Amino acid sequence: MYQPAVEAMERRELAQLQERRLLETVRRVYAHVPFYRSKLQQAGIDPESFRGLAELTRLPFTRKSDLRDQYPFGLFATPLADVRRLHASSGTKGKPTVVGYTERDLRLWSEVCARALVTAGGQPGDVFHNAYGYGLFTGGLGMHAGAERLGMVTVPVSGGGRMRQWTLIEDFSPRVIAGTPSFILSLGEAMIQAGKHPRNSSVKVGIFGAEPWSEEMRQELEALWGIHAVDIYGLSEVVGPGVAIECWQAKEGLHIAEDHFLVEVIDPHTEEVLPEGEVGELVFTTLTKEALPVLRYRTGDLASVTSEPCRCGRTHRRMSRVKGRIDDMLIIRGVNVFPMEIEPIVMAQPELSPHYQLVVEKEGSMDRLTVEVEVLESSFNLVDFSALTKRLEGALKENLGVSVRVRVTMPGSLPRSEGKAVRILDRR
Ligand code: DLL
Repeated sequence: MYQPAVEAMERRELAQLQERRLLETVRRVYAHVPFYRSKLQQAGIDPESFRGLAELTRLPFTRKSDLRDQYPFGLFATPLADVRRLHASSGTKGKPTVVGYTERDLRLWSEVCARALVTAGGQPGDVFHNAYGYGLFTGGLGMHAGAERLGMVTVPVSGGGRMRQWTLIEDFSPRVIAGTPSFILSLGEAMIQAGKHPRNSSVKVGIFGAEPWSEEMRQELEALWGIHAVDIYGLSEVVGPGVAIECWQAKEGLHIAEDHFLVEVIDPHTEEVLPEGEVGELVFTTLTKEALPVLRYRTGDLASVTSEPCRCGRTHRRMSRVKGRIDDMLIIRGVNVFPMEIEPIVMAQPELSPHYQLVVEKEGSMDRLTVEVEVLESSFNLVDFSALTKRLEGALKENLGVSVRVRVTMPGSLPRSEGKAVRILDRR
């Protein structure tokens, strides 16, 4: 462990730490963020008498729209001059959301990322190939700072440019690689096309996240690269990467850095807190951030949380893989479908590649979904396309409870990811 004293802290002691930090955070936002002061006043909360964890659910929620409405710096709790770094989301749906970090925030962020790298199986001295995008996206610079802090030999390669990536992998022999699962998949494919198998590379550990991916995709990536692949989760509004990560020992759920981030799982409709183990919307309250503390931030991500002990010895609770985002849910003929449910069904067909995309169109007043998926190069000449299409349509109908169309396409015909994969083409 990178910080055994916190990572394996006794739960009662951890709760006391969280309590202290929560009270501090509430006082801080009340004093410095007019948005929170008025929300807290509306909820009848006086920071001086607020009792902490026992009253957590009295605190107001924060939504992505609040960050947008307060664009760019309205939710900052420090003067702008104390902010050392800004990051922002791509802003594909309207204004971007902007997040800020003080010097202390940058330290806490590098701490949780260093911790994440060790949890994944990284060690000081390892060469670390960082293929998360550098720039306003938090993935590249976040993991970079964590790796340097841990003492890794950090290669800031960023996303894209597959040929340059595999040349650097051959030349620098990284033991650890990080990137989005879709990009690392396509990088492995590009290596094979160039006559170099990723399994023969030096890479032993893969740290994949920033987009949803399935257990089937993990198996695919582990076999392709001959690695341990672990899931890393995070979001800019909370800090970036490093909020939670799987340990290489168990690879069964992601340990949340609970000394910095308080987690709840709520029913997104009733907003009630759900019992442990039930899937709902993840909600985070930051406990140590200075520039942009958030109270009960609604992530839109669906997952469950467990406090079952883990074989790695860490006591921090684990979240499940993200099952989907609330706003990615499709309603196909009245049936709710999450894009992530489709990946394992596609990947169960041995003749199909893991390269797929979902096309949503209007058909009268209904939505129609088509799954486009590439046949494997090796099956291309052998397979009966219409039988394969029917087989996948049947499997999708059986698993999703609704008919969707399938279009099996030629190898290499679908776009490859450079960072976060665009899985849904919305033609409505
Ligand atoms: O994606 C931070 C990050 C960078 C995480 C590198 C992991 C590795 P945002 O761009 O703000 O931040 O996007 C956050 O991405 O709310 C989820 O919907 C999704 N996401 C992140 N990690 C995972 C994951 C970064 N492991 C949004 N599984 C989140 C599924 C994920 N979805």
